[in-house]
Amino acid sequence: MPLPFSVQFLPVENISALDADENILAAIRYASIASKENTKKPLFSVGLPNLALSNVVEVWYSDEPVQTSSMNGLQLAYNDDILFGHLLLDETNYEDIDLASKDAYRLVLETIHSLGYPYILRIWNYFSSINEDQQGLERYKKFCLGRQQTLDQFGSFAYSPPAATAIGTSCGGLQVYFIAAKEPGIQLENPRQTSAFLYPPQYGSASPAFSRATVKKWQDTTHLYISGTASIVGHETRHIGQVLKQLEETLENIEALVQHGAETQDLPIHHLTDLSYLKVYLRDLFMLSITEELLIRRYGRHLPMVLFLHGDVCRADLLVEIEAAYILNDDM
Ligand code: 3EB
Repeated sequence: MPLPFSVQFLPVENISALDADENILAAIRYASIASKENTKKPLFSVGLPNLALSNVVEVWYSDEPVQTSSMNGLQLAYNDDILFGHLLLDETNYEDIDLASKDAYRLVLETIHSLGYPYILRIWNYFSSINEDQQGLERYKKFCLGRQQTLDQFGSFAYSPPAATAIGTSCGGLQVYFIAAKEPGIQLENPRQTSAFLYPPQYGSASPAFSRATVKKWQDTTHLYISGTASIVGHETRHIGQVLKQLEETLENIEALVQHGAETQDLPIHHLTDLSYLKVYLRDLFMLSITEELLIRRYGRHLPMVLFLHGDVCRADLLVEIEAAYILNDDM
């Protein structure tokens, strides 16, 4: 059966060599510094150290040969179903993170509209010092302001925001990458959590524009893209200072979201253990071993593929965040 794309985690030495493979949409390495290859195709490093599998590269495959392009400073690859885009903005060109984020989203939205893939299904946002103040306001909140300003201008995704991740790095650059499609996905919210776009103003005057997950029904398969999920119930952080309790609450949130998707959207999966992979973002290095232990104790051999990445969660009181996806591979 033809798949729109699939994702695999493979040991790869030199990602620039993947440029020649027509069936590769994108490849992502996790490293201490954000960078991109000198290619049209999105081949790049996210500025988050990979704590357990430093050699592993996330490779996005297309059944059909892809086309590549560069436009507005983005690296782009696309097939009939999806467009994969990557932008790495030099923040030193901007006075403030809100201006950088406003510009990044303008470049992204202009590009996807002009190429005919106007619906973002899933987007990732990475930038430095996410919990630090800049001119009197936390950089994460400023990032949200800039993002919202562009969204208001384009009038898009006010009612159907994509699934998203926003994590702090320790290197420079505002890095945004995404998948976009010709037809929208279905927004999924979590019954245990206030929708992020309805958060009260104490978390920032512009509420974060993302959905808890996107369900995408392709011709022959259904995908689920789960946003960065943390120890938040309602809109409040739970278990401040306790990483394992936060981890358990986060896992409950993901279980509830998958269950809700199974009930309301007829997903082919019912549990966290049915997901294709998890990415666990940890604020501090010492959390790696206790997090791994808890996951193995709880799920044993049913634990999906897990990547552990070192990054700052966008609320200063959150220690861990997990994103996930259900994307069936060809050979599964
Ligand atoms: C939360 O649930 C945690 O601003 O794009 C998670 C995923 C979070 C995406 C974003 C923020 C974003 O509110 C924070």
